[in-house]
Amino acid sequence: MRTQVGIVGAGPAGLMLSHLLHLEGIESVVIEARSRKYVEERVRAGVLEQGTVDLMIDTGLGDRLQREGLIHHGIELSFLGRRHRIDLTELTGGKSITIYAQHEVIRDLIRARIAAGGQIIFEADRVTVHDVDGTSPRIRFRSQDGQPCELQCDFIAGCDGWHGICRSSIPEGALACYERSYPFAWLGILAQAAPASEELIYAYHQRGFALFSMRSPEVTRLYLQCAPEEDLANWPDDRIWQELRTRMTSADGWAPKQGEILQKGITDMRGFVVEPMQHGKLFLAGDAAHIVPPTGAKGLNLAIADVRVLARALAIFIKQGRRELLDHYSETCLRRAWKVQRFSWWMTSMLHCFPSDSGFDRRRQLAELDYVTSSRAALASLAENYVGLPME
Ligand code: RFL
Ligand code: PHB
Repeated sequence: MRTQVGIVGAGPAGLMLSHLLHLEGIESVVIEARSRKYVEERVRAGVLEQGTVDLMIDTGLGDRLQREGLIHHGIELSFLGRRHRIDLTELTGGKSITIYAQHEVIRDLIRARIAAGGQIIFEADRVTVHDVDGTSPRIRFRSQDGQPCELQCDFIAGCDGWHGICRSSIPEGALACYERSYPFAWLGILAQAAPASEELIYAYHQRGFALFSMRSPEVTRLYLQCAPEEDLANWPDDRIWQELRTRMTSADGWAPKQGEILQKGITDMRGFVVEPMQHGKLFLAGDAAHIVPPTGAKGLNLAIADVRVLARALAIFIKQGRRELLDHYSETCLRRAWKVQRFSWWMTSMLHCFPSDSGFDRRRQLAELDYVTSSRAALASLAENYVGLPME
């Protein structure tokens, strides 16, 4: 088998890259370890930045998004029992965010790729990449029926997420890794309950952070700060609801509505960046190159921003022979990745309880929350980052 761009991973980065390359007339094949059903049902992100929404609409993926996505013009920060609204649209000159689950983005992308004759190989086993700094890069894998396969490519895109194999196939010494782990995790649930608020609520509480979000007019998404490596068995439904009510109920009596819990999961909190994001003909994109804690709702959006840069750089090289954009791929993406890392770190630090916190730290956090909800300059900075910094 041969293709122009071999893509490892059918997450948002890999699928969107394949879609954008197709629109440029460039062939690609996506190799994915999991089944189509698994990737189409995996519960993850829910907030799309304005730039991600615009890209989906401009590239023909906007149908369902425009019908079913929930456009939000603000978010709320809650502390000391009071909720403070941040008017994102007013503060950013008209921008908004859209609530649309990551697995819906995945479904739209898979459908579009298949309708256009694109090739996605699901359930590939023992995936390895070879000769990325030589003349004939290759991806080897076992197909669903156990057959050994080889895909020869001009370029390889490592879009295989945090646990993928592409990053670790780059020789040690060629990469520098920067990492911060946070001393807590998030317990997330999906509940069959109409959202009790029209907008997301980020809550600071002395017992820990809580987040109210949603997926649809019938489904609420909620998160609680918990201990790292927490065992879900310690969190029966009653305890989850009680803790959510304690951390989120505001002085005016607002609390999330309760409903059947449809799904529960624990998410680690980590910041990670690898530099550079390219080695020879292998280009890393999305979570394969960087992870942010989910507090800023940025991971998926950053993955999409990477592949937008990569698709354009590959197209200009392949069609015009100009390599400046490709040579600067890593530099271009890292500028955004570090700004997003900074914002995610800042939101996380402001809103969570750290085991090492003293009374001083808690008062400083409350002062920060007070400042950020009362200073127009601080509000504008939060809003500008939250809806998404301009694309390069
Ligand atoms: P993905 O989505 O992990 O996709 C990688 C794909 O590669 C496959 N794979 C392999 N395939 C072949 N061979 C191998 N050896 C392979 N190893 C792995 C995997 O099966 C998978 O299909 O990475 P990508 O495309 O870079 O996308 C990144 C996003 O998924 C991630 O950043 C977001 O989900 C993060 N995130 C959020 N991002 C947002 O922008 N907004 C949010 O509101 C938001 N909330 C969240 C989040 C992530 C969360 N979790 C569970 C980590 C909330 C949570 C709880
Ligand atoms: C979500 O709805 O899953 C969500 C929303 C906001 C975040 C993280 C996750 O910051």
